Amino acid sequence: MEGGAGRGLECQKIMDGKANDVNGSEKAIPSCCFKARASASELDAKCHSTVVSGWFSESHSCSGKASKRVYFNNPMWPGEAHTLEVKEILYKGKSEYQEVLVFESTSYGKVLVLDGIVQLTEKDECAYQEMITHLPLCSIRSPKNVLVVGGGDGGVLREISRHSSAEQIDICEIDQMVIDVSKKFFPQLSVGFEDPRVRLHVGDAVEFLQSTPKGKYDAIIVDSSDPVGPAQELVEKPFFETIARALRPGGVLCNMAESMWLHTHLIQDMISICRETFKGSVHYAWASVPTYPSGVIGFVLCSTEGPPVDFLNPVNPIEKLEGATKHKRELKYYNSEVHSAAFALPTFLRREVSLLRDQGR
Ligand code: SPD
Repeated sequence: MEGGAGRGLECQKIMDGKANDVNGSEKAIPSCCFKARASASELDAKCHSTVVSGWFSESHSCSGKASKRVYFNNPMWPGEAHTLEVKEILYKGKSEYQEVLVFESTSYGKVLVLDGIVQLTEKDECAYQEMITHLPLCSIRSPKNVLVVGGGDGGVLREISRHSSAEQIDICEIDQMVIDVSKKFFPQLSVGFEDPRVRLHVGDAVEFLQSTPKGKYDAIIVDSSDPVGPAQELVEKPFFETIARALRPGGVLCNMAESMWLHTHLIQDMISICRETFKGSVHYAWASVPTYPSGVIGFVLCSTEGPPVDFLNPVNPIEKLEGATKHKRELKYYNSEVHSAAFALPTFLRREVSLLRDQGR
Protein backbone atom coordinates (compact mmCIF):
# COMPACT_ATOMS: atom_id res chain seq x y z
CA MET A 1 0.00 0.00 0.00
CA GLU A 2 1.40 3.38 -1.04
CA GLY A 3 0.71 6.79 0.49
CA GLY A 4 1.48 8.69 3.71
CA ALA A 5 1.47 6.99 7.09
CA GLY A 6 -2.07 8.02 8.12
CA ARG A 7 -3.45 7.37 4.70
CA GLY A 8 -1.81 3.94 4.50
CA LEU A 9 -3.31 2.95 7.83
CA GLU A 10 -6.82 4.10 6.90
CA CYS A 11 -6.65 2.41 3.51
CA GLN A 12 -5.47 -0.79 5.11
CA LYS A 13 -8.43 -0.60 7.49
CA ILE A 14 -10.77 -0.30 4.54
CA MET A 15 -9.13 -3.22 2.79
CA ASP A 16 -9.38 -5.21 6.01
CA GLY A 17 -13.08 -4.48 6.20
CA LYS A 18 -12.98 -2.03 9.10
CA ALA A 19 -13.66 1.68 9.47
CA ASN A 20 -15.02 4.17 11.96
CA ASP A 21 -18.75 4.82 12.27
CA VAL A 22 -20.30 8.29 12.68
CA ASN A 23 -19.50 8.20 16.40
CA GLY A 24 -15.90 7.14 15.87
CA SER A 25 -16.18 3.51 16.93
CA GLU A 26 -14.76 0.80 14.72
CA LYS A 27 -17.29 -0.95 12.57
CA ALA A 28 -17.26 -3.77 10.04
CA ILE A 29 -17.32 -2.59 6.43
CA PRO A 30 -20.01 -4.22 4.38
CA SER A 31 -19.17 -5.99 1.16
CA CYS A 32 -18.66 -3.37 -1.50
CA CYS A 33 -19.53 -2.89 -5.13
CA PHE A 34 -23.00 -4.34 -5.56
CA LYS A 35 -23.24 -3.00 -9.08
CA ALA A 36 -19.85 -4.35 -10.06
CA ARG A 37 -20.83 -7.68 -8.60
CA ALA A 38 -23.93 -7.72 -10.68
CA SER A 39 -21.87 -7.36 -13.83
CA ALA A 40 -19.26 -9.99 -12.94
CA SER A 41 -19.79 -13.67 -12.43
CA GLU A 42 -20.32 -14.30 -8.73
CA LEU A 43 -17.43 -16.69 -8.36
CA ASP A 44 -15.10 -14.41 -10.26
CA ALA A 45 -15.95 -11.24 -8.37
CA LYS A 46 -13.89 -10.15 -5.40
CA CYS A 47 -14.73 -6.61 -4.43
CA HIS A 48 -12.29 -3.98 -3.24
CA SER A 49 -12.80 -0.59 -1.74
CA THR A 50 -12.84 2.23 -4.28
CA VAL A 51 -9.76 3.62 -2.49
CA VAL A 52 -6.63 2.03 -3.90
CA SER A 53 -3.08 3.09 -3.06
CA GLY A 54 -4.27 6.36 -1.54
CA TRP A 55 -6.44 7.36 -4.51
CA PHE A 56 -10.24 7.30 -4.63
CA SER A 57 -11.63 6.45 -8.02
CA GLU A 58 -15.23 7.09 -8.96
CA SER A 59 -15.80 3.59 -10.20
CA HIS A 60 -16.83 0.14 -9.21
CA SER A 61 -13.69 -1.87 -8.82
CA CYS A 62 -13.68 -5.58 -8.88
CA SER A 63 -10.81 -8.02 -9.27
CA GLY A 64 -11.50 -10.91 -11.59
CA LYS A 65 -10.11 -14.22 -10.31
CA ALA A 66 -9.36 -15.37 -13.82
CA SER A 67 -7.38 -12.35 -14.93
CA LYS A 68 -6.18 -11.09 -11.51
CA ARG A 69 -6.87 -7.55 -12.72
CA VAL A 70 -8.74 -4.69 -11.14
CA TYR A 71 -11.53 -3.27 -13.30
CA PHE A 72 -12.77 0.27 -13.04
CA ASN A 73 -16.09 0.83 -14.66
CA ASN A 74 -19.20 2.65 -13.63
CA PRO A 75 -22.42 1.98 -15.52
CA MET A 76 -23.16 5.72 -15.65
CA TRP A 77 -19.85 6.62 -17.32
CA PRO A 78 -18.22 3.52 -18.76
CA GLY A 79 -14.62 3.84 -19.86
CA GLU A 80 -13.62 6.66 -17.54
CA ALA A 81 -13.00 7.21 -13.86
CA HIS A 82 -12.31 10.48 -12.09
CA THR A 83 -9.70 10.12 -9.37
CA LEU A 84 -8.94 12.12 -6.23
CA GLU A 85 -5.99 11.73 -3.90
CA VAL A 86 -7.05 10.68 -0.40
CA LYS A 87 -5.46 12.33 2.63
CA GLU A 88 -7.56 10.46 5.17
CA ILE A 89 -10.65 8.30 5.20
CA LEU A 90 -13.02 9.75 7.78
CA TYR A 91 -16.02 7.44 7.56
CA LYS A 92 -17.29 4.41 5.75
CA GLY A 93 -20.61 2.75 6.42
CA LYS A 94 -23.62 1.20 4.81
CA SER A 95 -27.18 2.31 5.26
CA GLU A 96 -30.31 0.45 4.27
CA TYR A 97 -29.99 2.09 0.85
CA GLN A 98 -26.37 2.71 -0.05
CA GLU A 99 -22.71 2.80 0.87
CA VAL A 100 -21.57 6.05 2.42
CA LEU A 101 -17.94 7.21 2.34
CA VAL A 102 -16.39 10.46 3.57
CA PHE A 103 -12.74 11.26 2.98
CA GLU A 104 -10.43 14.23 3.18
CA SER A 105 -8.92 14.82 -0.24
CA THR A 106 -5.66 16.63 -0.86
CA SER A 107 -7.18 19.10 -3.33
CA TYR A 108 -10.96 19.48 -2.84
CA GLY A 109 -11.41 19.30 0.94
CA LYS A 110 -13.81 16.75 2.39
CA VAL A 111 -15.70 14.58 -0.10
CA LEU A 112 -19.05 12.80 0.31
CA VAL A 113 -19.44 9.64 -1.76
CA LEU A 114 -22.59 7.49 -2.09
CA ASP A 115 -22.35 4.06 -3.71
CA GLY A 116 -18.94 4.96 -5.10
CA ILE A 117 -20.10 8.23 -6.70
CA VAL A 118 -18.97 11.70 -5.61
CA GLN A 119 -21.95 13.72 -4.33
CA LEU A 120 -20.09 16.81 -3.22
CA THR A 121 -16.75 18.24 -2.24
CA GLU A 122 -16.15 21.20 0.06
CA LYS A 123 -14.40 23.12 -2.68
CA ASP A 124 -16.99 22.99 -5.48
CA GLU A 125 -20.32 22.17 -3.78
CA CYS A 126 -21.23 25.85 -4.07
CA ALA A 127 -21.78 25.61 -7.84
CA TYR A 128 -24.28 22.75 -7.70
CA GLN A 129 -26.24 23.80 -4.60
CA GLU A 130 -26.50 27.45 -5.59
CA MET A 131 -27.58 26.70 -9.16
CA ILE A 132 -30.11 23.96 -8.45
CA THR A 133 -31.73 26.27 -5.89
CA HIS A 134 -31.62 29.78 -7.31
CA LEU A 135 -32.38 28.89 -10.94
CA PRO A 136 -35.94 27.95 -9.93
CA LEU A 137 -36.44 30.27 -6.93
CA CYS A 138 -35.25 33.38 -8.75
CA SER A 139 -37.55 32.57 -11.69
CA ILE A 140 -40.77 33.13 -9.71
CA ARG A 141 -41.89 35.97 -7.48
CA SER A 142 -41.84 35.39 -3.69
CA PRO A 143 -41.62 31.58 -3.43
CA LYS A 144 -43.39 30.57 -0.20
CA ASN A 145 -43.74 26.79 -0.10
CA VAL A 146 -40.71 24.88 -1.29
CA LEU A 147 -40.00 21.13 -1.32
CA VAL A 148 -36.60 19.48 -1.62
CA VAL A 149 -36.52 15.85 -2.72
CA GLY A 150 -33.26 14.21 -1.61
CA GLY A 151 -30.70 16.80 -0.58
CA GLY A 152 -30.01 15.14 2.79
CA ASP A 153 -26.65 16.90 3.09
CA GLY A 154 -28.55 20.16 3.71
CA GLY A 155 -26.75 22.28 1.10
CA VAL A 156 -29.89 23.07 -0.88
CA LEU A 157 -31.71 23.99 2.36
CA ARG A 158 -28.88 26.40 3.15
CA GLU A 159 -29.43 28.05 -0.22
CA ILE A 160 -33.25 28.19 0.06
CA SER A 161 -32.90 29.92 3.41
CA ARG A 162 -31.49 32.98 1.57
CA HIS A 163 -35.06 33.57 0.33
CA SER A 164 -36.90 35.42 3.08
CA SER A 165 -40.19 34.94 1.20
CA ALA A 166 -40.05 31.20 1.98
CA GLU A 167 -42.48 30.30 4.74
CA GLN A 168 -42.27 26.52 4.70
CA ILE A 169 -39.34 24.48 3.45
CA ASP A 170 -40.08 20.74 3.34
CA ILE A 171 -37.41 18.16 2.66
CA CYS A 172 -38.02 14.49 1.93
CA GLU A 173 -34.80 12.47 2.16
CA ILE A 174 -34.90 8.69 2.16
CA ASP A 175 -31.62 8.02 3.96
CA GLN A 176 -31.14 9.16 7.57
CA MET A 177 -27.47 8.18 7.38
CA VAL A 178 -26.79 10.89 4.76
CA ILE A 179 -28.25 13.50 7.14
CA ASP A 180 -26.24 12.20 10.12
CA VAL A 181 -23.00 12.02 8.18
CA SER A 182 -23.49 15.53 6.83
CA LYS A 183 -24.18 16.91 10.31
CA LYS A 184 -20.94 15.37 11.54
CA PHE A 185 -18.60 16.05 8.64
CA PHE A 186 -20.17 18.89 6.58
CA PRO A 187 -21.52 21.44 9.06
CA GLN A 188 -21.26 24.21 6.45
CA LEU A 189 -23.96 22.33 4.47
CA SER A 190 -26.04 20.79 7.25
CA VAL A 191 -26.47 24.29 8.71
CA GLY A 192 -29.43 24.34 6.30
CA PHE A 193 -31.35 22.07 8.71
CA GLU A 194 -31.15 24.72 11.44
CA ASP A 195 -33.57 27.08 9.69
CA PRO A 196 -36.85 27.01 11.67
CA ARG A 197 -38.85 26.99 8.42
CA VAL A 198 -37.45 23.53 7.58
CA ARG A 199 -39.58 20.41 8.12
CA LEU A 200 -37.72 17.14 7.67
CA HIS A 201 -39.50 14.01 6.41
CA VAL A 202 -37.36 10.89 6.29
CA GLY A 203 -38.92 8.52 3.78
CA ASP A 204 -39.81 7.76 0.22
CA ALA A 205 -40.42 10.85 -1.93
CA VAL A 206 -43.00 9.19 -4.16
CA GLU A 207 -45.16 8.27 -1.15
CA PHE A 208 -44.63 11.73 0.31
CA LEU A 209 -45.73 13.43 -2.91
CA GLN A 210 -48.74 11.17 -3.28
CA SER A 211 -50.01 12.32 0.10
CA THR A 212 -49.26 16.00 -0.64
CA PRO A 213 -52.30 18.23 -1.29
CA LYS A 214 -52.63 19.15 -4.97
CA GLY A 215 -51.01 22.48 -5.86
CA LYS A 216 -49.22 22.89 -2.51
CA TYR A 217 -45.77 23.98 -3.65
CA ASP A 218 -44.46 27.02 -5.50
CA ALA A 219 -41.22 25.20 -6.23
CA ILE A 220 -39.85 21.65 -6.00
CA ILE A 221 -36.14 20.92 -6.20
CA VAL A 222 -35.04 17.36 -6.89
CA ASP A 223 -31.50 16.98 -5.57
CA SER A 224 -31.06 13.29 -6.17
CA SER A 225 -28.13 11.00 -6.70
CA ASP A 226 -27.65 9.44 -10.14
CA PRO A 227 -30.52 7.33 -11.49
CA VAL A 228 -29.08 3.97 -10.53
CA GLY A 229 -30.19 2.33 -7.28
CA PRO A 230 -32.55 4.26 -4.99
CA ALA A 231 -32.89 7.26 -7.35
CA GLN A 232 -33.90 5.27 -10.46
CA GLU A 233 -37.61 6.09 -10.25
CA LEU A 234 -36.88 9.81 -9.93
CA VAL A 235 -36.36 10.10 -13.69
CA GLU A 236 -39.50 8.19 -14.69
CA LYS A 237 -42.84 9.59 -15.88
CA PRO A 238 -44.99 8.66 -12.83
CA PHE A 239 -42.62 10.61 -10.62
CA PHE A 240 -42.84 13.73 -12.78
CA GLU A 241 -46.62 13.41 -12.77
CA THR A 242 -46.72 13.41 -8.96
CA ILE A 243 -44.43 16.47 -8.98
CA ALA A 244 -46.65 18.34 -11.46
CA ARG A 245 -49.69 17.54 -9.31
CA ALA A 246 -48.01 18.91 -6.18
CA LEU A 247 -47.10 22.22 -7.85
CA ARG A 248 -49.43 25.21 -8.00
CA PRO A 249 -50.33 26.65 -11.44
CA GLY A 250 -47.17 28.38 -12.67
CA GLY A 251 -45.09 26.49 -10.07
CA VAL A 252 -41.59 25.33 -10.95
CA LEU A 253 -39.48 22.18 -10.82
CA CYS A 254 -35.69 22.03 -10.95
CA ASN A 255 -34.38 18.50 -11.37
CA MET A 256 -30.74 17.37 -11.45
CA ALA A 257 -30.16 16.24 -15.05
CA GLU A 258 -26.68 14.81 -15.46
CA SER A 259 -23.99 15.68 -17.99
CA MET A 260 -24.59 16.90 -21.52
CA TRP A 261 -21.37 15.13 -22.58
CA LEU A 262 -22.23 11.73 -21.14
CA HIS A 263 -25.99 11.42 -20.89
CA THR A 264 -27.58 13.01 -23.95
CA HIS A 265 -30.17 10.24 -24.22
CA LEU A 266 -31.14 10.46 -20.58
CA ILE A 267 -31.50 14.24 -20.94
CA GLN A 268 -33.61 13.77 -24.07
CA ASP A 269 -35.84 11.30 -22.23
CA MET A 270 -36.27 13.62 -19.26
CA ILE A 271 -37.09 16.59 -21.46
CA SER A 272 -39.48 14.53 -23.51
CA ILE A 273 -41.32 13.29 -20.39
CA CYS A 274 -41.37 16.79 -18.92
CA ARG A 275 -42.79 18.31 -22.12
CA GLU A 276 -45.62 15.79 -21.93
CA THR A 277 -46.19 16.35 -18.23
CA PHE A 278 -45.63 20.06 -17.59
CA LYS A 279 -47.79 22.33 -19.66
CA GLY A 280 -45.80 25.51 -19.03
CA SER A 281 -42.18 25.73 -20.19
CA VAL A 282 -39.32 23.20 -20.13
CA HIS A 283 -35.65 24.19 -20.30
CA TYR A 284 -32.19 22.75 -19.75
CA ALA A 285 -29.44 24.65 -17.93
CA TRP A 286 -25.98 23.62 -16.80
CA ALA A 287 -23.14 24.47 -14.45
CA SER A 288 -19.46 23.71 -14.11
CA VAL A 289 -18.67 21.30 -11.26
CA PRO A 290 -15.11 19.96 -11.64
CA THR A 291 -15.58 16.87 -9.47
CA TYR A 292 -18.65 15.56 -11.32
CA PRO A 293 -18.06 13.30 -14.34
CA SER A 294 -17.02 15.38 -17.37
CA GLY A 295 -16.89 18.47 -15.14
CA VAL A 296 -20.43 19.67 -15.78
CA ILE A 297 -23.90 18.95 -14.44
CA GLY A 298 -27.27 19.93 -15.84
CA PHE A 299 -30.74 20.78 -14.61
CA VAL A 300 -34.15 20.40 -16.19
CA LEU A 301 -36.42 23.33 -15.31
CA CYS A 302 -40.17 23.08 -15.86
CA SER A 303 -43.24 25.09 -15.02
CA THR A 304 -46.84 24.00 -14.81
CA GLU A 305 -49.65 25.65 -16.72
CA GLY A 306 -50.55 28.99 -15.21
CA PRO A 307 -48.76 32.32 -14.96
CA PRO A 308 -45.95 31.96 -17.54
CA VAL A 309 -42.41 31.53 -16.22
CA ASP A 310 -39.51 33.05 -18.16
CA PHE A 311 -36.64 30.99 -16.74
CA LEU A 312 -34.02 32.79 -18.81
CA ASN A 313 -34.63 36.23 -17.26
CA PRO A 314 -35.00 36.00 -13.46
CA VAL A 315 -37.97 38.03 -12.16
CA ASN A 316 -36.77 37.58 -8.58
CA PRO A 317 -33.07 38.52 -8.86
CA ILE A 318 -30.99 37.41 -5.90
CA GLU A 319 -29.09 40.70 -5.83
CA LYS A 320 -32.35 42.53 -5.02
CA LEU A 321 -33.29 40.29 -2.07
CA GLU A 322 -32.12 41.94 1.09
CA GLY A 323 -29.16 40.12 2.67
CA ALA A 324 -29.57 37.11 0.36
CA THR A 325 -26.14 37.10 -1.25
CA LYS A 326 -24.44 37.05 2.18
CA HIS A 327 -26.90 34.96 4.26
CA LYS A 328 -24.95 32.27 6.28
CA ARG A 329 -22.23 32.18 3.61
CA GLU A 330 -21.48 34.53 0.73
CA LEU A 331 -22.65 33.27 -2.67
CA LYS A 332 -19.68 31.90 -4.57
CA TYR A 333 -21.01 30.88 -7.98
CA TYR A 334 -24.54 32.07 -8.69
CA ASN A 335 -25.52 35.55 -9.84
CA SER A 336 -28.16 36.84 -12.26
CA GLU A 337 -25.72 36.92 -15.17
CA VAL A 338 -24.70 33.30 -14.58
CA HIS A 339 -28.41 32.45 -14.30
CA SER A 340 -29.23 33.59 -17.84
CA ALA A 341 -25.95 32.25 -19.25
CA ALA A 342 -26.68 28.77 -17.85
CA PHE A 343 -29.44 28.32 -20.44
CA ALA A 344 -27.07 28.91 -23.38
CA LEU A 345 -26.54 25.44 -24.82
CA PRO A 346 -23.74 24.16 -27.07
CA THR A 347 -24.93 23.50 -30.61
CA PHE A 348 -25.05 19.70 -30.31
CA LEU A 349 -27.27 19.86 -27.25
CA ARG A 350 -29.45 22.63 -28.61
CA ARG A 351 -30.08 20.44 -31.63
CA GLU A 352 -31.12 17.47 -29.49
CA VAL A 353 -33.35 19.54 -27.22
CA SER A 354 -35.03 21.53 -30.00
CA LEU A 355 -35.54 18.37 -32.06
CA LEU A 356 -37.87 17.17 -29.33
CA ARG A 357 -39.73 20.47 -29.39
CA ASP A 358 -40.11 20.33 -33.19
CA GLN A 359 -41.51 16.83 -32.88
CA GLY A 360 -43.97 18.16 -30.35
CA ARG A 361 -42.88 15.57 -27.80
N1 SPD B 1 -22.99 12.49 -10.43
C1 SPD B 1 -23.28 13.06 -9.15
C2 SPD B 1 -24.57 13.78 -9.09
C3 SPD B 1 -24.86 14.18 -7.67
C4 SPD B 1 -26.08 14.96 -7.51
N2 SPD B 1 -26.46 15.16 -6.13
C5 SPD B 1 -25.55 15.84 -5.32
C6 SPD B 1 -26.08 16.10 -3.95
C7 SPD B 1 -25.55 17.38 -3.40
N3 SPD B 1 -26.49 18.03 -2.56
